Amino acid sequence: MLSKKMLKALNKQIQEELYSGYLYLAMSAYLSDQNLNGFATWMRMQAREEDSHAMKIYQYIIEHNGQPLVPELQKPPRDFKGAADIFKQALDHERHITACINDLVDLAQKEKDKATESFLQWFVDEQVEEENQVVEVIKQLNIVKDDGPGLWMLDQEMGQRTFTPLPGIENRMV
Ligand code: OFO
Repeated sequence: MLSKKMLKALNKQIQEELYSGYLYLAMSAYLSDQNLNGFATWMRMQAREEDSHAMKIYQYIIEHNGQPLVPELQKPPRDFKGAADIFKQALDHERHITACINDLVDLAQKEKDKATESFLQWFVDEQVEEENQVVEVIKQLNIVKDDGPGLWMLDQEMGQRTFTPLPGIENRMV
């Protein structure tokens, strides 16, 4: 059984994860418009991952007899200043999400909710991976800078990313 505080905080995290997906989809739309189709695919796959993070929490709440809330989402930005700007913003955003997850763990510990603390460990580990993968892209973008052929090759590589559904988690986006 989730405490009221824990339920509210988990529902807030559903909103954070859905907004992450929304933000990355907006970034993908911009990248497509810039003909950076590989980067756009990468961001779209990231958006799908965020959606499954939200659904993972949604399902956890149901399994613990709570009611997940489907939140209102703020409108994401539509204008960016190129791929380097986008990945810098994505890293800032992931750092914000890591802080949110850490706050949730602190709350679970305060509430002595061992089940939720254990459930959140998956997100703690995921955040390390998510921040690292964005840092890697930023490093590669720093190497190619304004080199057209280099950017083209990196775009091809980024387009190879695929989405692997999380076991047992529904995904709303196709
Ligand atoms: Fe990219 O973060 Fe979800 O959890």
